[in-house]
Amino acid sequence: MAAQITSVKGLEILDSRGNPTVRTFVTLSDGTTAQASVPSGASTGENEAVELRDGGTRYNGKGVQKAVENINTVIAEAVTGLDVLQQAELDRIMIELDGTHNKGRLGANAILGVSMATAKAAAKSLNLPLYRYLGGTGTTRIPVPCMNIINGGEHADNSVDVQEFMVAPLGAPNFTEGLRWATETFHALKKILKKRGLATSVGDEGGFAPNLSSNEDAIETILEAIEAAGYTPGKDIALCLDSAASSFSPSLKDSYELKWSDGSVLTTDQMIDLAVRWTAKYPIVSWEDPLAESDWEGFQKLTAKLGDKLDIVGDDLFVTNTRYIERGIKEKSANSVLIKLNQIGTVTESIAAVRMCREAGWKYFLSHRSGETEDTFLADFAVAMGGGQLKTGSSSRSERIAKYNRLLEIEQELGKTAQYYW
Ligand code: 2PG
Ligand code: MG
Repeated sequence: MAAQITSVKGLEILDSRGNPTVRTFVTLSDGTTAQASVPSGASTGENEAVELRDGGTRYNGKGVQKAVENINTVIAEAVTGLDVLQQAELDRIMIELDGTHNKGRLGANAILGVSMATAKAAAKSLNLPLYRYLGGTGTTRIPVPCMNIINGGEHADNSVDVQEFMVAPLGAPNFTEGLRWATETFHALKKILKKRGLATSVGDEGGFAPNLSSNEDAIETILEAIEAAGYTPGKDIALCLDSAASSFSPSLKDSYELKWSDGSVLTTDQMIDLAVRWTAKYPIVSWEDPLAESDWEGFQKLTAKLGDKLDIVGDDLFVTNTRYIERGIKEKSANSVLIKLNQIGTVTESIAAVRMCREAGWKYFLSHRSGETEDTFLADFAVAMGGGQLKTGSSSRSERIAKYNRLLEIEQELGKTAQYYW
C-alpha cells in the first residue's frame, strides 16, 4: 500500500532577492520526508495565481506568514491521511479548499509548496528520481539550457528594454556540452564588457546588466561573445529573447514605450516590424512575450508573420493556464507556451498545460522565476515533461546553477539513453 501523508508544515524562508517565500515539509507514514521551496516573479502577468503576502511593515509587506499559517492549519487538515501517490486528487482538494479562481484565499505560494513537496515525497518513497516519478520511463529528453546572459527591463538597472537575452547551445551534442558552450560564452562576454569599460555586475537571473547603447547593441555584443568563445552563431549557439513587453506597455496592448533605452513609443505594428527586422538579421530561434499580455490581436499577426521561422512563446499571455492556452491555440496567437509552476499553482495544472501544448503540436518552454531558491524541482520537472527548452538563468548565482547541476546529474544517470535536441 502506498504511503500516506502524515504531516505538512510550512516555513518562511528567503528567496534569491532576499524576499520571503514558502518552504514546505511533507512527512509520510513510511517515514519519508521531503521539502520544496516556491519561487517568485518580478515581471508577473496580471492573470497569474496569487502569491499571498502579509502586508504591513515586516519585510516591506512581503512576509508570507499567512501562507505558512494556511499550510499548517487548513491545508494540513485537508490533506493529512491522503495517499501520497494521488497527486491530482491532492491538488484538486487544495484548489477546492481555496475556492477562488486564482488561489487568492490560501495563496498559490502555500498550495504550490504542498503540491511540489508531495510529489518529491512520493518519488522518494518509491525510490525513484523525481523526473522518473513525474514523467514515467519514457522520459529521456534533457532540455537545451537557454542561458540568460544579458538582463534588462525589470530585472536590471540599465538602459535595455528587452528583459532577457539568452544563448541557446542547440548545436551541442548533449546537455553537458551545451552547458559548457553557453558558459564559455558567458565568460567571453564578461571579458568583452570589461574591455569596453562596462559593468560586469549581474542582474536578478545572474546575467550581466551593462549600460549598453541599445537593445541591438546587446544582441551584437552577445554574437561577438559567441564567436570569441569559438562557436558559430546560429549553428552552434542561437539566440532566444524575452521582451517581457507587458512591462513597457502602459495599456498592456497597443502601445509600447521603450522607457529604459531611448524612450520612443511604438505601436503594435511597429513592434511587429521590429521583430521581423531583428529575426531577419539575427539568429533568433525563440521570442517570448514580444508583445504585451492583452495584445491578443498583435500576437496573432506576429505569429502569422514569423511563426514558421521561430518559436513565439507566450508567458504573461498564457500564465500557464489552460484557459488562456486554449484560446491561444484556437486563435493561433503563438506556437509555444512558457511553463511556470507558480503561475498556476499546482503540479497537476502545470502538467495539464504541457499536455494541452503537446496535443496541439505546440512547443513548451520550462522556466524558473527571477526570484528563486536552491530548490531543483524545476530541473527534474523539465525532464519529466520532455521539454526541449529550459531557462533557469545564467552561469552565475547558485540558485540558477543548482538547476543546471541537477541536469548534469540526470544526464549522467540517463547515460546513452539521454536525448538532446531543439
Ligand atoms: C519571465 C520571468 C523569468 P519573472 O518573465 O519569463 O525569467 O521573469 O520571474 O520576473 O516573471
Ligand atoms: Mg517572460
